[in-house]
Amino acid sequence: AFVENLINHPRFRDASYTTRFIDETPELFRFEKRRDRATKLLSFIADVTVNGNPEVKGRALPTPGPVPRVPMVLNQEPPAGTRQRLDALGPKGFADWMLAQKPVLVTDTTWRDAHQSLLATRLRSFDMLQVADVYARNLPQLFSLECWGGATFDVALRFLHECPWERLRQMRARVPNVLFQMLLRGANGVGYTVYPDNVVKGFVHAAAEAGVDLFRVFDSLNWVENMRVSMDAVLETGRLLEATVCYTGDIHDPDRAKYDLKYYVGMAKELQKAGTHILGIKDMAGLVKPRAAFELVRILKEETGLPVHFHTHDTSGLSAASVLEAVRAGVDAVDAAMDSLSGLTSQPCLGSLVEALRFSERETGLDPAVLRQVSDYWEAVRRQYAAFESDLRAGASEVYLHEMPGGQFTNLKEQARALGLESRWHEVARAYAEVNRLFGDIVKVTPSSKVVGDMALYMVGAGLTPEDVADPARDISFPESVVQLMRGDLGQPPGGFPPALQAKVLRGQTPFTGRPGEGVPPADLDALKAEAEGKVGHAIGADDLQSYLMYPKVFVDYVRHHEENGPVSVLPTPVFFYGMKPRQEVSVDLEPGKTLIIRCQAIGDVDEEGMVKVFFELNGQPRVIRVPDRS
Ligand code: 3PY
Ligand code: ZN
Repeated sequence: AFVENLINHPRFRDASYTTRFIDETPELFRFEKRRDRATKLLSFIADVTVNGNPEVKGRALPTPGPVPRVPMVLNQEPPAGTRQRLDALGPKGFADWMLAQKPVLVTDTTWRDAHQSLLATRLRSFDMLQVADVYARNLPQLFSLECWGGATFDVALRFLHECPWERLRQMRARVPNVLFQMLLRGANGVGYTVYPDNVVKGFVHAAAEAGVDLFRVFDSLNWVENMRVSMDAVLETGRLLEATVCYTGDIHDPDRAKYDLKYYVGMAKELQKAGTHILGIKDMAGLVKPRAAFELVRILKEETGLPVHFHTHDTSGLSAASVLEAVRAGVDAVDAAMDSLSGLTSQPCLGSLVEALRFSERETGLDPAVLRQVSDYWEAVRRQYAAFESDLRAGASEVYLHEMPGGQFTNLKEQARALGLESRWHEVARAYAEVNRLFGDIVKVTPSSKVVGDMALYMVGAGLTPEDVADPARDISFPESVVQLMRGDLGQPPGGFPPALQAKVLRGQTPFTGRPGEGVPPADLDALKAEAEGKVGHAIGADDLQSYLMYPKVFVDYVRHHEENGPVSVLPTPVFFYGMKPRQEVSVDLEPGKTLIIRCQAIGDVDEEGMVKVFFELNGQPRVIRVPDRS
């Protein structure tokens, strides 16, 4: 086994080892029994069956309901869609085509923002892939599928133990005809920090190669300088750039004059100069009120002549009104989520918007009956994720107070719960608003929103008022993320940070006012690849390197989990979260043409060594797996 580990080691194979190789490479001495994928999966299922999946420990159980039924496909082959149009016209021609459309173009966010905002981003590839053929064949009129980026990248690797690149590639193979859209946090990639320019650039190219057609790019402080590297990279790929203004405040509130119509027009013009094909309005918290939607869309279209794509959240309960006003003002494309994953902190209800526009000159061309079937599928799927539901039941005008992004809301609630502050949620919400004011009224979206959330939790936990925080005589140990923000690590907000608070937070450190990426040396990609390979003990591919560059530790943990438990993404969701029951049988597609029929026969009692035997049949052959009882 040692020899096998040695000769397979990447540093041995490419002869980059030194005499210290054996000392420096402890994994050479890890003699794992090589187990096949089926055995690994059986062991994983046995362990979850006996001990539970830590990801759902202590959380609500699914309520009984119908099993998800994948609708019948209506067409043998996927009809041509927006993707073929992009290929034929190129990005600039495509933008002109958008401008010429009478129908409102509709993006479905179900595969990304809807579950990020309702289910803590936990939707698994399995449930998306099941219905992907149906999207391609029954819904080719969709403008785009928002299906990647934002928090999905991190959560897929960290909690779902699946590869985001594989998800993208597999979905792409099934949906060849509708644009795939991703959310990119500019210089922050799909992470929470600034990455070297060459990493951001490489990531964009890799995403385009793996199947992303439309890149929605934003900056968490609306600082265009911080978006340029990623925008330029998108332009190089020949795919669509949708550079985005993030909306905050209220254009009609005289007390929030910093973010008035003129401000958004100014930023939009900068994005236009930077070469964007489409202009995004990213209303991540759902603060664009109906009247503002009309005025914003009208003026942005007038002043830039670009197609405008409107994204909002329904936290207030008013988002559909805002979308309809945006439509009245001539918006080109809008985001919505399939009915059963819409509303509250998610996007407005797709089916109802389609109905509202039906028989009007801007009707969408989407068939309500087809949408209902797809929504029914998601309704049944959603039950399986009951563990991740928030207890938000109703629209909340409180959003105009705290201005939390829909995608952060449930996350911050979780963090508050972990700190024992769950019963004080409304205080957290108020503190969030106070922190925003202390920070000088900034745009709050990942990662700046996380900093505001960290500080709000800190204040509530420590019983601090804004006056305490600002008081020069009072010593405060600010969270590290606040120090980084005030130092300029995420960039500059319009008007800069309030100098007094900044000085207090930084305790003599000099803030940085340049573009954060400017001071970061380019990553040495070869060295980092070798480093990653050293950590996982084998060669890694191009996708894996991109994951490592974004999330080094999370990636290495993902590989370990994968090696230990096999490709768990192929397991049906109830099995992944809850294991199997005696006499239950499932079929698992390891890959096309390789199906495992797994039957759980019985679960034994705990023996004197604290082990439990789980009796399976794998493709008809009996298999017994022993797992330690940790339940
Ligand atoms: C993200 O960056 O994940 C967001 O959803 C921002 O709204
Ligand atoms: Zn959003």
